[in-house]
Amino acid sequence: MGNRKSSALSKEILDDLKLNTKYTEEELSKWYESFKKQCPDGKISKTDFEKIYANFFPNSDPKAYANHVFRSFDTNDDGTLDFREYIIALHMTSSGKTVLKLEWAFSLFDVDKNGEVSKAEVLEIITAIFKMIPLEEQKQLSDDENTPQKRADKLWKYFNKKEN
Ligand SMILES: [Ca+2]
Ligand SMILES: [Ca+2]
Repeated sequence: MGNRKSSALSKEILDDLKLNTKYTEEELSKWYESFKKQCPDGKISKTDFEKIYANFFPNSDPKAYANHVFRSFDTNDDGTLDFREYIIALHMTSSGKTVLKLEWAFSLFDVDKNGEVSKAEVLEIITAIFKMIPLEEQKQLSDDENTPQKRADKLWKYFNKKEN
């Protein structure tokens, strides 16, 4: 029992996650168990994360994008995702709440974390996303968004209209 206790989810993190996500204590405990199984040291490295992503997108090159997603959730900048960061990631990316998705999109685009999104940053992320779209599908995109540059221009115009 002594061993089990030290590997259990701490009450502090549990309370924090219950407060900040839609998940119940039961769900969180279940996730923690499977998280511990996959990552016994309690941390997901960037390489692990890229592997997980590669499994989801077997016919593409998700490395650059995985890198950006990882960065946007590694909130304490220590180069790994701990359980808390992982659950917040899950919560934000799967949330139906637009405000959370926007917050996440923003942290994804703000590559240098200076609180502003520049056009160069938008282009960088779009280029990473394009690497994940199979060529065949890229050909089917409409004329005004079939290259990273065009897509970024379009998104940039949209951002500028919506918000300053
Ligand atoms: Ca971290
Ligand atoms: Ca920035």
